[in-house]
Amino acid sequence: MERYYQPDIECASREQIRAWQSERLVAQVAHVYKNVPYYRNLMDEKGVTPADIQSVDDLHKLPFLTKNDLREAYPYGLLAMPLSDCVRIQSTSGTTGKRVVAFYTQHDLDLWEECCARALMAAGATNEDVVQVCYGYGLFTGGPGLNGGSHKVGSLTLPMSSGNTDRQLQFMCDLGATVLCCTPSYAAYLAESIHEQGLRDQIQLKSGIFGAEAWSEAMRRDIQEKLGIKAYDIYGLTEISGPGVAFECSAQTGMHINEDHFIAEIIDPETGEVLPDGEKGELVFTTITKQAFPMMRYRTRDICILTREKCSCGRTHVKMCKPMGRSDDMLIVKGVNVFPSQIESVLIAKGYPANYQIIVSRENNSDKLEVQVEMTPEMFSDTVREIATKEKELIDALKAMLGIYAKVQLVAPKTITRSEGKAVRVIDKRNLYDN
Ligand code: DLL
Repeated sequence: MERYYQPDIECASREQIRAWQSERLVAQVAHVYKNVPYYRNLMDEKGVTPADIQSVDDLHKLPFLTKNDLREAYPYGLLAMPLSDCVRIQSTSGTTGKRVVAFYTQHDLDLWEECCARALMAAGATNEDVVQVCYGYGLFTGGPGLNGGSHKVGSLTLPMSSGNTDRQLQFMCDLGATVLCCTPSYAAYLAESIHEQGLRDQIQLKSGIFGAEAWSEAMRRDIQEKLGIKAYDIYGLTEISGPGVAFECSAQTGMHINEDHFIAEIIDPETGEVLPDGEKGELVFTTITKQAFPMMRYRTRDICILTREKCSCGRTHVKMCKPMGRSDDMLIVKGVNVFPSQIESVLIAKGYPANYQIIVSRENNSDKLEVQVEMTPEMFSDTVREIATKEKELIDALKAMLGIYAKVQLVAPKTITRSEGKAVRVIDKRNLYDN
């Protein structure tokens, strides 16, 4: 039997959803125009006033917002409420250089947690369940979001955070966890460890909610089989709130976007033109209920398709497919957002030429990041020991920039293949996307 957290909303008629969207969009535009000078300037530059936005049909008139705007406005430039009304800050899973900070009022937290509660109930969670949350807690939205959602459902919540696999498994068995929340790569690692340690008979998991990074249908099958569970996808991004922007239902054919809070569009990433349902393009979100950190037409850079076909689960909200790639070069490695430009800036700062290659692979369900860097001819004449010291220096500098370990290999001058067109900087061997 399909379970809903808010059946009247999740299964509302399309007319009702449109009416909510129009009414809330008008209010949200008035709110940002009044309270966020940054938005006011963007709208003034485009010649749009709040009076031009009467319904969702007018959405396309608004300017886009990008990650660059967020960086430019960092930290308070997009805040739409007094700080005294805010109770929480979260941040993207990236990096020192490119961090995005998002603000929440108590009302914002409640709505976000409700979105996560919808995802949990769609995955079968009830107040009889034990929900083991092994997304990271802290600035990353994964842990706090699912934790809050689990409380709203009334499930017994195990706030494990990430890492310490032996303890995860012990608690999973001893406390009878029934719903697992973590990244798909960690789920696969846990599944493998359960097999190796012969614990399959001792676990009581029935479902898992896995997201924050791309994962293929093959990976879903593997996790489902190894753990004997149903594995559900969940999508979200810090800028829009966190996990629970969209979530999968029993149909497992895409994720319902919580359209009473977020309006989704698909655009052509080159021209910005809005594309019809069914066409592949960049996913853009407009929040319509956020108080502290509203986003108007925020370009996610995730490539995706929207469908409005009737879903067997009874929910009426639009569905997005699994993200099919990115329209920028962002990588997600070990759950952390990594931009090649950050790696390049470290190399240049340390005096290396911009001849490098980033290789991402996955071994034993764990991501590996390797950076091959060409030495200058002068460095090449150094001793093996001196070269090893230089590699260590780069490893440390990259760790400071990215927050994760990257193996560094210094290679002889002119060994990295030169490209005749765009340089191929990244080789991702993980096959994360199904397309
Ligand atoms: O990853 C929020 C989250 C936490 C989602 C836990 C799901 C579960 P960020 O760190 O801001 O937020 O990263 C957002 O991660 O733009 C996508 O590129 C990617 N992403 C998130 N969920 C999925 C998914 C969190 N289910 C960025 N499939 C997004 C593929 C995903 N990619």
